[in-house]
Amino acid sequence: MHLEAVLRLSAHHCKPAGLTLQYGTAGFRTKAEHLDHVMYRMGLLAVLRSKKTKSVIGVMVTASHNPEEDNGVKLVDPMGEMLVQEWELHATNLANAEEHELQTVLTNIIKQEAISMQVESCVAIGRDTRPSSENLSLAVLDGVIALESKYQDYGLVTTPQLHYVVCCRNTDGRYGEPTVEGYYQKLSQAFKDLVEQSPDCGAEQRCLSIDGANGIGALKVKEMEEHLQPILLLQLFNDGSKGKLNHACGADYVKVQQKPPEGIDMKPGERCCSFDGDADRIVYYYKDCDDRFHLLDGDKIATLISTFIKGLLVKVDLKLNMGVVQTAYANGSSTRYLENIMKVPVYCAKTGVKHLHHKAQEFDIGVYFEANGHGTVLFSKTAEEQIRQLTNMGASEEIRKAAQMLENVINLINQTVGDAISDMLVIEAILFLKNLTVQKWDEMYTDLPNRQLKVTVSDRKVIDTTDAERRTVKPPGLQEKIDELVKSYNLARSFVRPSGTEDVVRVYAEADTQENADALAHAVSLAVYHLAGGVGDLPRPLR
Ligand code: G16
Repeated sequence: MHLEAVLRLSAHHCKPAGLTLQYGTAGFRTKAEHLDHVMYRMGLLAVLRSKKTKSVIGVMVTASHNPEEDNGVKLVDPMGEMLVQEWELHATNLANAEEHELQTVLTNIIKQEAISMQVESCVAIGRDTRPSSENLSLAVLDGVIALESKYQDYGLVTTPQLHYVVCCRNTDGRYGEPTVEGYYQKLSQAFKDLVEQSPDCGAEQRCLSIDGANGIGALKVKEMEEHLQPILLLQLFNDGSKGKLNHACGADYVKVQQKPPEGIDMKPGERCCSFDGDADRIVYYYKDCDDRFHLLDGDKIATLISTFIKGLLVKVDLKLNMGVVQTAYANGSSTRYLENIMKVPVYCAKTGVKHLHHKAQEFDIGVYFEANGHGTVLFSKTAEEQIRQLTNMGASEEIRKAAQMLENVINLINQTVGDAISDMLVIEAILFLKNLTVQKWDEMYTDLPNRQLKVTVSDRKVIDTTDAERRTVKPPGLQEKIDELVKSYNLARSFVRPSGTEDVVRVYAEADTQENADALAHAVSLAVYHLAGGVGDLPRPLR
C-alpha cells in the first residue's frame, strides 16, 4: 500500500511524542492545542470507514459542552449514528501512533477490515463555533485529501445537522434533502403539520426563550426562526454576540448547577430552554412566582414524549412495543413514574448516546434520553410502515388523526441522534396540542433532590464500573464505602464513574432532601478523593 502522501502531509500535523488520548463517550476531547494530529488522522480514518461501508461518513469538530478552550471530534456512521464501537479502537490506535508507526497502524486497519482502497469514498465535515474549530477542520480535510477522497465541507453546523445530512446522503434523500436548508424545511413542515391538528391552532402565538450557550445552536436557530413563523416566536439569549461559549450558560451548566444561565431575562412562569455547545442537548426550566427555579431535564422530556406517543398508540390500536432507555443519572422519581404510572418498560444503559441508541433500537418505538437532555425517539421500519398505512387506509377519523400525528412526530424528531432544535419543536408541539403549561408538565412527578459533583484524580482509569455504571468494581473498597454512606440517608442512591469527555470523575447522589443529597454527594466525593488518588484540594462541603 502506497501511503507516501499520507506520511508527507502528516509532517504538517505532527503528533506530540508520548501524548495518548482515548476515543471516549463521544469521540476525542481535550485542550484544542493537542488535537491537530488527531484531526488529521480522523480525516484518514473517516476515508477508510467510508470505503469500508461504501457510504458517506461524517466528521464533526466540536467539544460540545466542554469549555471553549477544549475541542474534540465525533465520527458519524452511515445512518447518522455514532461511530460503531469496534472502530473506536482503530480511532484510538491511530490517534496514539507515533509518527514512525503511522504507516503500520494504517496498513493494519486496512488489512484487518479488508478495505479495498479502490472503492470511492466521501466524507462530510462540519464544525462548531469554537475559535479553534476552523483550523482543526482544515486538518481533517488534509487527512481526507491525503487519501484522495471526495468530501463536502458543511462548515458551521450543529452536530445533529451533520448527522442528518450524513443519513440523507446515504439514503438517497429518503430521510430528507441533504442540506441545512433541507433540514429546516423538513422540521418546520412537520412541526406545522403537527400543531395544525389542534383545534386552537392560530389562536395565539407561542413564545419561547432560548439560551443558545453562545454556540452554534444560537446561530442555527436564528436561521430557522423564519420557518417557524407565525406559530412560534423565539427570544434568543446568549447568542454568541458577546459571551463565551458554555460559560455560565448552556444546558450542561443549567442541569449541573440547577440554576438559570446568566444573560437570560426570565419572567415568572415563562418557558425557557437551554441548548448545549453543539446543540445536541436541551433542558427546559422556569421560575415560579416565589422566584424558585424549576428544571425540566431529559427525564421530564422523555416522560412527556413517551406519554404523548403512548396515548396516540392506544388510539390507533397498533400492537407496537415501546420502551424508554435512561442512564444511571435518571432521577429515581422519573423511573418510578414511567414504570408504575405509565406502565412503560424502562432500561438503564451506560452513559453516552451510543449506548442508549443501541438499546432503543430493540423496540418498535424506543424513547431514549439522558438526564442531561441528550436524546431522541427511534421508530422501527415496521412501526413507520404500520403508522403510515393507517394514515391512508379507510380507518375511522379518530384513528387516522392519531396516526397522522404519529407520522408528523416521525418526521419532526431527528432519529439519527439527540437534537436540541428537533426536540424543542416536538416538546413545543406536544405542549400546544395537550394545552399544557410548563408548570403542568413539571407536575407530572416531583424529582428527588439530587447533586452532581466532579472530583479530579491523577488517573480516572483507576475507577472501573459495572451494572450500567451503577456500581464500581475498582478501586477496592470504594463501592463498600458508597453503600455504607447511602444507608445513612432516606431514599438515597449514589454512584461514581470516570467521565469520557473531561479529565474528572463524576459523582451523582440523590436523597429525600437537597441537604441530604448535597451531604451524600460530598461524602462520596471525599471517598473518591481518598480511595482513587484525588489531586488538589479536598472536595469542600456544598453549604
Ligand atoms: C457527551 C455524550 C453524552 C454524555 C456526555 C457526558 O455529550 O454525547 O452522551 O452524557 O458527553 O459524558 P461524560 O459524563 O462521559 O463526560 P456532549 O453533549 O458533550 O457531546
